[in-house]
Amino acid sequence: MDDLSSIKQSFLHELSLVQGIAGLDDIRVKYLGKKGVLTGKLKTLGALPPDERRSAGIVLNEMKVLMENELALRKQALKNRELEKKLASEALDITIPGNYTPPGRLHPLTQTMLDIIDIFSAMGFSVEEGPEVETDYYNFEALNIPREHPARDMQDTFYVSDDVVLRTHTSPVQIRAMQKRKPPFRIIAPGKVYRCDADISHTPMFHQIEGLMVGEDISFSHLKAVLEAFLHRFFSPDVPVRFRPSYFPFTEPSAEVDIGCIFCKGAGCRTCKTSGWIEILGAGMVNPRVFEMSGYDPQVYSGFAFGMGIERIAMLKYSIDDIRLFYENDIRFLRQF
Ligand code: 2NL
Repeated sequence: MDDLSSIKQSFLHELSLVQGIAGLDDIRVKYLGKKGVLTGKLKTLGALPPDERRSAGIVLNEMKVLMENELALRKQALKNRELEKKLASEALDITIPGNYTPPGRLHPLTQTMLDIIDIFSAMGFSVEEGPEVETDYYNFEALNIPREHPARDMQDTFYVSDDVVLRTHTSPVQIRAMQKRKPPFRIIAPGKVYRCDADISHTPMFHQIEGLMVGEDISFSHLKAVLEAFLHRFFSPDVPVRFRPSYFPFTEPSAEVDIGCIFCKGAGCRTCKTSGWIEILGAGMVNPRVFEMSGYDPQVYSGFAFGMGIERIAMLKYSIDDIRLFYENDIRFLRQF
């Protein structure tokens, strides 16, 4: 029993050095396992005389209990330490401010387009869409645009082949709609259009909205009422509106529609070129020849149509002086709207 104290010393020493729960098991096996140090001592008890056996048994059993308790204590301590480490490494500081992600926004042209669509929708117009690559028939022929018209020239129109073009207006969408629908109807056709042109006020691709209302007795009064209501909603209820006679091959009679200059209130400025008026859209009563080509009897049906460029209207509304700003995607420009 002399070496019992040194066994206890080395047991406690090893226990103090162990750093993980796995190491504890090695110590348990070394001292308390089948071939363990203490187990070996307990096996020698049988060889002792009965009076010594009893007291030695008590001492060895106390030692066994002590070792078991120490192992359990150390195990709990190591477990706590591991848990603490895990908690510290996984700590979330929920008081740190989040990373700011600025909200996206609509492009000013998209906003303008949606504002215009909203106003016509409220007046019962529905939105029609169609192909951007069109046949010569739908883009020109069906609109009564003559063969020798300069708009049909290669200088002005992007030709995909002899009789296929990039649409130069959204009118072909409305021709297709006339073929699909039965009057009465009112539609608008917003979308991208293409013309062979590029300078401070022209880009090869731009946006348009056209409108068409067809019924049995649609008159120029309807045209005036609808367009005046639109302009008053879009710009301001008190903006002056005037209709000037004009000419388009697809309407007869035709008109150009101006509003009083929103910058100088009619006094004359750079934007309105001193006239006090700004041209906003073109319109007219659908030419009977256009109706005939799409199979509508012009003796039965009448209608009005109009068209406007979105870029021009967005430039007026947001005071933008260069059309190219819309397409540069400079974030400093886009964030202003
Ligand atoms: C303008 C003028 C206009 C039309 C477009 C049209 C469409 C059909 C039949 C008749 Cl299907 N007309 N569209 C009519 C008058 C004017 O646009 O200045 N656009 C930017």
